[in-house]
Amino acid sequence: MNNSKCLLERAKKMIPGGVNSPVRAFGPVGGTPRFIKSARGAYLYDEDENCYLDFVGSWGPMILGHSHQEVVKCVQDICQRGLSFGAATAAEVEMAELVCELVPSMEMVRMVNSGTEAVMSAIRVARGFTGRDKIIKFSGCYHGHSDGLLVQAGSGVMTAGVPDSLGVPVGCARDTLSANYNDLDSVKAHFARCPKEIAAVIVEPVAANMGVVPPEEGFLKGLRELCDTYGALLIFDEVITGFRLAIDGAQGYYGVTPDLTTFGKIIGGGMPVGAYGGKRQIMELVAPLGGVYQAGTLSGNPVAMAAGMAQLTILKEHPEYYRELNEKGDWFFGRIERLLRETGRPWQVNHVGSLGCLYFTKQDVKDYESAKTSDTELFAKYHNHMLEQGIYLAPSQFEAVFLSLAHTEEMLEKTLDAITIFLQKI
Ligand code: HOZ
Repeated sequence: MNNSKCLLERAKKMIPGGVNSPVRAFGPVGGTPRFIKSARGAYLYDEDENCYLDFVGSWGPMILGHSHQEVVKCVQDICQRGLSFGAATAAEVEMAELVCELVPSMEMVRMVNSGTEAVMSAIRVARGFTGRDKIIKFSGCYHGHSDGLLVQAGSGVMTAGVPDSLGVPVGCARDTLSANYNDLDSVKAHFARCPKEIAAVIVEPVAANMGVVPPEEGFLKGLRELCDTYGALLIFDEVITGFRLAIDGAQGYYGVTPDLTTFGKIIGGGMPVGAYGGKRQIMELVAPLGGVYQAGTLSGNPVAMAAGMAQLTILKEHPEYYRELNEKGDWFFGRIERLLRETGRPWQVNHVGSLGCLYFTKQDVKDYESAKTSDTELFAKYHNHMLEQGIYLAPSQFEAVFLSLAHTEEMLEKTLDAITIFLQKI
C-alpha cells in the first residue's frame, strides 16, 4: 500500500485531509484511504494493484456495476461532439422526459450538479411557494452540506467530531427544526408550535446516512397527512433511494407521494448530476419562469446527461433488475442476520432492498439516538478486517452497504465467509 500512502502524503499538502470529501479519508476507521485507480463490475483496483469487492459503489450511483460498457460508450460518443456548451441541448429534454415518465410525481424537473444542490434548490422553491421560512428535517438524515441542513446531520457530520458545522450562521440554522426519525409526535409538536411557519418537511424516505433506517409502518403516510393538514410541502430526498428501490424510487416502493423530490447518484450514472422536481404548480416558480432563482453553469451537462440517460434507460428496459436487486438484498442481509444469531451476537442488521447496514449495537436501530449506540471502535476493527479480506466497505458505521447488479452470489458468499472469520476472531 505504498502508493496510496505516498499519494495521501502529497494530497495532504494541498487538499484538506488529503481528500475532496471527508468520509473517504478513513477517519472513523483509521489506516490509509485507498487511492483507487480503476473499477469494473463489482471490483475496485487501487494504486497498489490491490483488488477489492466494492460495497460502496461510489456511494450509490454504480447500481449496474462500475464501467458498464453501454454507459461508457454513450459517454465516449458524446465526448467526440464536445464536453460542455452552456446552452440547451436535446439530451436535457430527453432526460427530463424520461425522469418525468418514470416518476409519476414529477411533472417538471430541473437538472443540477449534486444532491446538495438539488436539496438546497428544492428547499428554496418550497419557501418561495409557501411564503414560509422554517423547515423540518430529521436528526441523522443527511441532505448535503448547504448551511440550513447541517443541523444534526448524518453521514460524515456524524463522525466528523463537530456537533454540526462551524461557519453556519445561527440565523440560518434557526429556521431548521429537527425531529426524530420514525417519531410522528416529534413532527406534530413542531407543527403545533408554529402551524403557519413551516414551508416543508424534508425526509430521506429510507434514512441511509445514519446507516440504513427503514421508515416504520405509517411514518411516511403520517408525514404526508401532517403536511396536508398544515399546508407544508413534503420533500422526499431520494438522492440514495431514487431509482434504487424501484424505478419510481421509495415513493413508488412505499406508495407515498411527495410534493417535491430530489435526486442524485443513480440519475447521473456516475457523473455529477442532481435533480429536483415535482408538481408543475410548484416548479413553475423556478427562474426563468418564476421568482425562485436557481442556476448552474454545468447543469444538464451533455456528458453527464449521456451517462445518466444511458443508466436510466437500461433500468427502464429491465424492470426485472429491481426484483433481482431487492431479492439479492433480502438474501444477503438475511444471511448476515443468520450468522449473527448462529454465533450469538446481539448486533443489528437493517436493510431495504439492496441497501443495508450491520450495526454493532444490541438496540433495535430506528432513529439517530439508537444508531449512535453502535460501537464505532468495533466497527473500525470490522472494516479493517474486511479490507484485509479484499472487501471494501464504507469507512464509517453510519453509511450504507450498496449492492449492485454486478454482485454475484459467489461474491456475496465470499463476503459472508469474511464476516464469519471476523465473528470467530473477536
Ligand atoms: N455523501 C457521502 C456519504 N453519504 C459522502 C462520501 C464522502 O465524503 O466521500
